[in-house]
Amino acid sequence: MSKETKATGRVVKSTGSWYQVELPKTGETIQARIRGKFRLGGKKLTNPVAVGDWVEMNIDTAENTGMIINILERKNFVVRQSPRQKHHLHLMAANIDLALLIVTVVEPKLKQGFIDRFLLLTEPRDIPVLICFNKCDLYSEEDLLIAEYLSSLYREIGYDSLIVSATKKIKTDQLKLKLKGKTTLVTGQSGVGKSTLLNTLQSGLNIKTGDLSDYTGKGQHTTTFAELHKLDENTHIIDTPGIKTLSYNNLEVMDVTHNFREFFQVSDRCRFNNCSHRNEPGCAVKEAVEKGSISELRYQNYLIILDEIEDQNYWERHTDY
Ligand SMILES: Nc1nc2c(ncn2[C@@H]2O[C@H](COP(=O)(O)OP(=O)(O)OP(=O)(O)O)[C@@H](O)[C@H]2O)c(=O)[nH]1
Ligand SMILES: [Mg+2]
Ligand SMILES: [Zn+2]
Repeated sequence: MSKETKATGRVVKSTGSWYQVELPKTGETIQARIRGKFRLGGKKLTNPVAVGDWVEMNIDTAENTGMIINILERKNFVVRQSPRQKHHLHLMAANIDLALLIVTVVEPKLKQGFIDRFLLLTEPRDIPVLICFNKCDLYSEEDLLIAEYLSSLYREIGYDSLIVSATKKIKTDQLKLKLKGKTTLVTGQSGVGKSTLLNTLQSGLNIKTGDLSDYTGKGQHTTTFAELHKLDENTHIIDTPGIKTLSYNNLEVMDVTHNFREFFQVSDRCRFNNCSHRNEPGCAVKEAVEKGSISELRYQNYLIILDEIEDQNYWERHTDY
């Protein structure tokens, strides 16, 4: 007969149906599962439990496996449309202090709007974001100007930013300092150097990284599951698989309007209080764009996202699945 005990631990890796849960006292990891279907805001979740979650389990002491019976209340979480099932949501991580968005101007080229699209995932929950331009050792003079331009643009609206090189260890000490004492979600397009950067920050992590040639082809992912790594007693980082595209199945127009933070700051001066900042008269956001105090680039990306959401929501309401 097998015996059961109860324990609480933190999810450090999720591989589909199994979760690796670390027990805080011993550091031992238990393989655990969860039963049932889970939803968030009316949408099905592909993964009910996220890396970073604290969970209660019943542990079968003979098998040394766990059954998750409760997910403790989350401080916050980052959720996106599932990359595989467009009507589902996917939890990227839970209980984080910082989101580290890694981008690069070259190899792979930065997709227009990618940074703004990502910020819509963190902004509703007030999660601080550090935007890191990696691979600066490869930048031409013009690439560097682009990185510097974008870096100061985001800094002006309140997002921290750094230009670094993981392989040449440029500004990586500064980056390490910014992560100290925090749990950080590390994310970005595939091949930008997330895992390489983490290996640079901590020798001995030995996270698998990709060959550059992998990314010129079909862009396969080297990191396939989110995993929490410990840098020191109080510092943790969650490495995640690369993002190919970011679409939204859980946003309304007003969610976008409210979460472009510098737009929101001036929007109380718009004539209409539900102004979408497109064609409405007396719009303070459009005025700020014309004056140059709001970035034209951010505004163009905003318009693209709004159109896309309106289109998608229209078809969802007018199609039977
Ligand atoms: N020149 C240069 N190459 C880098 C730098 N950082 C990473 N790379 C290279 O970029 C490639 C991809 O690095 P990874 O760390 O596997 O990228 P990733 O973001 O973890 O990719 P996924 O796990 O697929 O999401 C590897 O060949 C790295 O050596 C850098 O600062 N400079
Ligand atoms: Mg990786
Ligand atoms: Zn307006």
